[in-house]
Amino acid sequence: MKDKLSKIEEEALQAVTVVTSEVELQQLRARYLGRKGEITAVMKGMGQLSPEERPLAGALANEVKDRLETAFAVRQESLRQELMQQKLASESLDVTLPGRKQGRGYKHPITQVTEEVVAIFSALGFGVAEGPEIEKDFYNFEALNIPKDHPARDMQDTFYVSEEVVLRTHTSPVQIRTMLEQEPPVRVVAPGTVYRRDSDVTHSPMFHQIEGFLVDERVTFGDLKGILTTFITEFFGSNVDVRFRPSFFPFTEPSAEVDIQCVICGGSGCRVCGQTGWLEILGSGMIDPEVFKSVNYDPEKYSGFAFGMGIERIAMLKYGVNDLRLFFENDLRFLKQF
Ligand code: 2NL
Repeated sequence: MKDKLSKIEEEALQAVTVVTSEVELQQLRARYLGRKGEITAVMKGMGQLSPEERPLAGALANEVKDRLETAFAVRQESLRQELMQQKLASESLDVTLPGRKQGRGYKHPITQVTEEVVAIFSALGFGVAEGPEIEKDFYNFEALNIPKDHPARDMQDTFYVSEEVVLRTHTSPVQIRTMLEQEPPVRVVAPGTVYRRDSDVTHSPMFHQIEGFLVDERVTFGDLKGILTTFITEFFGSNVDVRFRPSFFPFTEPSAEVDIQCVICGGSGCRVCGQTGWLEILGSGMIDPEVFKSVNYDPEKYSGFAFGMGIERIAMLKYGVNDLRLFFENDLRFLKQF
C-alpha cells in the first residue's frame, strides 16, 4: 500500500510539472484526487487491511493527498502567472510611439475662390450682401426687366416652388433687395448658391455665382471697364489680355461680355477656348433704366453698372480643372490640392 501511494505521488508530481493549461491540470486533478481517482481507489482498498494497519495507511494516504493538493494549487497559480505574462507580452503597447495625426480640414476650393473674389472687390470699396435662395418671381425676374415670355422663366430652365416662388437662378435678386433698402451711392457684391434646371458634363443644377453692382451719379462705362479690368488682373495676373465684347442682357444696356486671353494655350487657340484664343469669364453692362424704376432709383439722376460671373468657371480656369463635377464630388484626393 505504501509503495503504491509513493508511486502514485511520484507519478502525479511528475505529471503536474508537464501540464501546460488549467484544463489539463483539472483533468489531472480528477485522475488522482477525484472521487473516481487513484488515491480514492487506494483508500477504498483499505477495508482489506487489518485494523492495526488501517490508521497508519489512512494517515499516509491523507498526507499524500495533502501534498498533491498543494502541488496542484502551486501549479495552478504558476500556470496563471505564465498565462498572464504571455498575455501581457502579446498585448504590449509602446506608449512612447507618436500618435496618428488627425488630418486638418480646410475650405472647399469654391469657398476659397469666392473669398478671393470678395477680397478683391472689398479692396475696391464694395460691401458684401447675401439673401434668400428661395425667391419671389418679382426679385428674381420681374424687377430685372425679364419679361413674362422670356426663355429664362421657362419651366425647363427654372425650379419653381410655386407659380410666384422660385429657386433663385442668379444672385441678382440680392442686389434688387439691396437697392430697395439703400439709396445711392452704393456698391456691393453678392456671392451665393444659385439653381438652374440643367445637368450635364458642363452644367450642375446647383452652382455658385458672384454678382456686383455700383450706382452713383455720373457712373460711366469707363468705370465699368476700369473696375472689371482691375479685378481680372488681380485675380488672373497682370500679364493677361482682356477684351470687352458687345452682348445683350434684359437688365443692362449697353451690355458687354468680358473675355480673357486663354489661360491654357496663351491665345494661340486650343480645345478649351474653341480655337478662338479667348475665354469668356463674365457678363456686365450699364444697369437698365427699367431696373432703376423697379427699385425707385431716379434714372435721370443715377447711373451704374453691374456684372456677374460663375465661380466654378473662373475656379476651373484659374486652377486648370477640366471637369466641373470635381467640385461637387468632394473626393479628398481632389480637394487636398487646394
Ligand atoms: C453672366 C451675366 C450679369 C448682371 C449680371 C445685374 C443685376 C442687377 C441689375 C443689372 Cl440687380 N444687372 N446683374 C448684369 C450683367 C450681367 O451676369 O454671365 N453671369 C454669369
